[in-house]
Amino acid sequence: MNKNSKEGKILSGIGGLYRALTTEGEVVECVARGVLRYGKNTPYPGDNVQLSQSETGRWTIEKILPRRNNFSRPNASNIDVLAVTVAAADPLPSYITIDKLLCAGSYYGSEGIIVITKSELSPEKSEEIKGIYEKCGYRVFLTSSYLGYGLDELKEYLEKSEENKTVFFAGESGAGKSSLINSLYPQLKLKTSAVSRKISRGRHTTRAVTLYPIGNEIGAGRAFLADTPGFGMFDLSGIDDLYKEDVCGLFPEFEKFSGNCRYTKCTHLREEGCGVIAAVKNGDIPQERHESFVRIYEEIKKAHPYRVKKEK
Ligand SMILES: Nc1nc2c(ncn2[C@@H]2O[C@H](COP(=O)(O)OP(=O)(O)OP(=O)(O)O)[C@@H](O)[C@H]2O)c(=O)[nH]1
Ligand SMILES: [Mg+2]
Ligand SMILES: [Zn+2]
Repeated sequence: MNKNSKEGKILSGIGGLYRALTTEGEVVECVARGVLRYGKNTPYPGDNVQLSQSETGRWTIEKILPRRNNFSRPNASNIDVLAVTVAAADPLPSYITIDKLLCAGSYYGSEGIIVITKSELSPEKSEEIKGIYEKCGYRVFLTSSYLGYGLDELKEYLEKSEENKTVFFAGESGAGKSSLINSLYPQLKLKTSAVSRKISRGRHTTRAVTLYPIGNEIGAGRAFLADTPGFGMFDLSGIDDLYKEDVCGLFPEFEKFSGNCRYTKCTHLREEGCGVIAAVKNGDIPQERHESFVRIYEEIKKAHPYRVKKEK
């Protein structure tokens, strides 16, 4: 590698102008070279890239290094942990939203965790959410930015990582993602605002995915937190190669029971002799999770009515 060539990680990109953190710890502004300006080839936050500097000092993204995964809408790459952020109240928590996000994360090969925010607004709802997801094997963090509650535990989890892991905070607009990141790292001073009534028209406080490097050390042991714009509703049928037959595999707690199904091709929707449904009835699988499963399955089926997954 010559002197004017460096590796870096894209922190943000707006209107074709990117910010990248070089492996030496410097933040540089850069643009993508011509072939990287269109379609799926454009750099996303989280991309590891090869940068070069011209004689006049301008930085260019020459190459996107292989991606571990790539989330779309909002776009981001190389997501290791998907932190599904859900407020105990205001906005009202929605299990289908949580479960769709967890499914998307699992589909892309990220670890899913649950971060409950604003817990002081409804301790009961917080415990309900915690109970459901812990039962399914997810790590759950119960927090309140207002009370400073649960922050140490989350911070320890975020900073304990041995690799450069990227943690993507996703959730509805107003869930308190930016507030939470601010409470964890006050020096970041992210913009936050009261839950907007105009959300349906796309008014979000956070406008673009931005990665923030955390931890003092440059290099090993550092993690990146991604603050992201919230969304209204989220549609898994937009993932082109997600088949309805795959959905069950995105619900990790089903696996232990699907072996008990009478039919090998059981869809776990309503068949008699279904081990998953029996586990729901026994209280071993939360009812809410099965309801989400059915909804997601039906949504994908409706979007792709004639598509059948081929047996391998
Ligand atoms: N009661 C309570 N309110 C909170 C808490 N944390 C954040 N809020 C409020 O929730 C509102 C939304 O917070 P943001 O951090 O902007 O939410 P966001 O998820 O980043 O929203 P988008 O950027 O639009 O996706 C603000 O009015 C915050 O003051 C909390 O712990 N308790
Ligand atoms: Mg925000
Ligand atoms: Zn079944």
